Amino acid sequence: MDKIYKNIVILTGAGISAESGLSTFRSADGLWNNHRVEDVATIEAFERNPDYVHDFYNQMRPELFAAKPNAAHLAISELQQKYPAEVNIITQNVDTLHEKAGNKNVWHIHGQINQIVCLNCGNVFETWGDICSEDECPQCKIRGMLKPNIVFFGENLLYMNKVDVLLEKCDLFISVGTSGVVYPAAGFVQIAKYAGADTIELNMEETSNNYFFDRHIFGPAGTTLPQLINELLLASKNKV
Ligand code: BJW
Repeated sequence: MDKIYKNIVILTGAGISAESGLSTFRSADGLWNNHRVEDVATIEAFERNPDYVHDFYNQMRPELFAAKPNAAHLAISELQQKYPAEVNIITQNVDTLHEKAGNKNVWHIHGQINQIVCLNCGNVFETWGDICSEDECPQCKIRGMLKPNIVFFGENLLYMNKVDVLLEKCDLFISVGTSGVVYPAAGFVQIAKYAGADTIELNMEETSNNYFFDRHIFGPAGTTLPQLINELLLASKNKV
């Protein structure tokens, strides 16, 4: 890899956090194990039974609070510090492992487990504690309108204006640990490819939309991403 890139976008999914001990969504023992996705991850479910949904995310919060970043997250920090490009991370993950690893320019398009949004006034605030349907918004003081700031099926994604700009200008698009089945994120590679970017996929296995990737690297992200980043850093040193 000889090219020097100027705008790198890294799209991450649950697979990048697997080696930190967090379950992915669609594996056999996935995150929704024992729960129907329709009951915990749709806006209709939340409207129907908010406390059931709050309980699900209340139980998830301590595990994500305790989780530690792995070699893949840490390698991204190295890339951001040492490579002469703007590096943005578009993450579908609601964990905060990118931030814990010191990664910058992180865009949580599916929200964050440690944020709550008030559906009345739009206030977003942080907590690692439990929330229930009777809780009051600290800003507008209305009760019963708090929702985990997590994007459920049927809701619009966050930061999409920023994401559109990043995808249009990126010259290298790297996808790490996502099955590529959830839209619109699954379509980002196509946008980046049509905008002229080189595209690389890192995953344990073949994914459904691999048609738009120039290169596939199979294996655990904690090994493959540091290797790829070393390749990029070496190429940039050789050009200096
Ligand atoms: C490793 C590894 C290791 C393991 N190393 N790899 C266009 C076409 C069809 C449908 C739609 C469409 N546009 C919109 C839709 C509807 C819907 C959708 O996509 N449905 C599909 C399922 C068919 N999308 C939406 O509703 C989105 N909103 C939207 O589009 O708004 C506009 C709109 C509104 C209304 C109507 C129409 C349009 C919102 C999507 C929100 C997704 N939210 C969730 C979280 C739910 C809450 C929660 O419980 O946390 O986000 S769903 C879930 O999936 C979560 C994830 O971020 C997301 C993606 O999963 P991810 O990260 O890819 O995980 P996995 O488990 O699937 O894959 C892990 C991968 O890692 C695997 O490939 C492993 O091999 C790999 N791996 N270990 C490297 N060590």
